[in-house]
Amino acid sequence: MSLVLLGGSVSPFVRKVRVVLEEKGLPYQHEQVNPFAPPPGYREISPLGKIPALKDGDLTLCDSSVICAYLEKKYPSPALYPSDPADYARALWIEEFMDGGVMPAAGPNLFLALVLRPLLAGKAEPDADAVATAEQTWSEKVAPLLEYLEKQLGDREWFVGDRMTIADVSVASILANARHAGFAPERKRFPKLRAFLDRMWARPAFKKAIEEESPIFGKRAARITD
Ligand SMILES: N[C@@H](CCC(=O)N[C@@H](CS)C(=O)NCC(=O)O)C(=O)O
Repeated sequence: MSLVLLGGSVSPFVRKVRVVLEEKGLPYQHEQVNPFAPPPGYREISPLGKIPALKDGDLTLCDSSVICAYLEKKYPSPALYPSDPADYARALWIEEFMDGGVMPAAGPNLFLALVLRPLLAGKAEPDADAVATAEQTWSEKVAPLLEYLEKQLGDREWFVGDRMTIADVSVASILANARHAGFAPERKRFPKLRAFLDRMWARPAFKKAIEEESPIFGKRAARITD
């Protein structure tokens, strides 16, 4: 098998690549790499030390956006990037909005603080302070970004055009980590975005990834009530 994905499954960026591989029906081998304790020589593949990375035969690549764009060029069907130039740019923007905007706003105080750090420290529950900070982050920093997504989605099924693109995969991948931390866009306030996420997370590629991650990382998801 020539495609080897490197990176821990619970990373939203690794999940993004996994979903693209699955949606394209590409077989791949998956090696779990912890970016904080990487195997020797990992920086030769990923100079910034981050996950994911991908090997395709002798070729090595890093960065989820680069990897997904490469997969699209090499395996164009089914297409996950629009062919119309304006739609193409819009899909890349939504991907960047998630990777460079929502992820930095949500990651450290939600998934990292409420799931990963307690897990590594062997604690069953995060501290009350961490929960309060996460709630404040969600309402003050993340919700305004979700408002933007709600408007961008509008009444459409997909963020761009009339079929699934990298924009949809990015939104659902990054917000799956918020879900693991016990947060999802509230149904009353973000009805379109939440219905979209329900549809995306029910797709076989997402369902498989989330079900694999949930026993260890997703226990707080049960706190999502609306
Ligand atoms: N822009 C990169 C971001 C990758 C990234 O930040 N990965 C995190 C894990 S979710 C990581 O490897 N962090 C380790 C570090 O920053 O040293 C991508 O899309 O792949």
